[in-house]
Amino acid sequence: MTDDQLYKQRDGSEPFRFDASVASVFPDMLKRSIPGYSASIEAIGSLAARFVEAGTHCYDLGCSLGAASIAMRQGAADKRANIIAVDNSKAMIERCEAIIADETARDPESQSVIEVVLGDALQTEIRNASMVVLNYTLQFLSEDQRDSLIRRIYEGLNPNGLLLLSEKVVDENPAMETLLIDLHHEHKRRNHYSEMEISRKRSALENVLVPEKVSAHRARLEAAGFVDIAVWLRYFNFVSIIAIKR
Ligand code: GEK
Repeated sequence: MTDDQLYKQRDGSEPFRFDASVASVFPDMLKRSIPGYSASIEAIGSLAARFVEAGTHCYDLGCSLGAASIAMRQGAADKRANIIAVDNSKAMIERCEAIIADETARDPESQSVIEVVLGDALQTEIRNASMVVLNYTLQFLSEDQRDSLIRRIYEGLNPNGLLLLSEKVVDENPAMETLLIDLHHEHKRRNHYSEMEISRKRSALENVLVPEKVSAHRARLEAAGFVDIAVWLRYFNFVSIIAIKR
């Protein structure tokens, strides 16, 4: 795994983009930056084993290098599911295709297949779905786009289908928000990011990654039609929510 040293060189004045340099260090970046990331990937496998139905579609929207798709396929290996991994970054998708090809060669018995697509999640047709994953993707869309994507996911899910939504959030209480951000930065320092790298990355993500409150996510999911909604993971200001269509 290549170490993420991007903000040792970049000064953070350019908005963050999912380009070739980011794609080349991405596994290390996520592991060191998102508390709970590996727990979310593990749970995606367990949830796939429970919720993916034979002959249905699963979607991994904003798949990056395909970690969630691989976990879904492992969980749903005997379900003959069609997993559609979508990302609009060419650099991510090129690497993702190579990673998935390697994984597929290592797991020839799996009856579920992964199709890797370079495309916009907002333009992806969602149908006959038993599971949809938005693992830290919705936060990069505008508010209107978030509303319409969640509505379309609800419509494309089959009854008892599952949406897993992981996001960086803002706490309802400003004092707690300050503390949680501080704890997150401490976590990054423990993972060997310097104060300068943390602050540069923060500037680059301003207006690119726009976090919302958990209550806003719940309200959007409810407005789309979801009734059964739960936060199953929270680690500082990173949460993962599951919602089931009835
Ligand atoms: C994981 N889910 O490892 N359409 C498609 N992809 C998009 C769009 C869009 N409109 N906007 C952003 N992306 C992954 C991690 S990373 C999270 C997801 C992060 C893509 C973008 O190119 C990037 O690959 C991904 O969403 C977000 O489980 O970097 O914090």
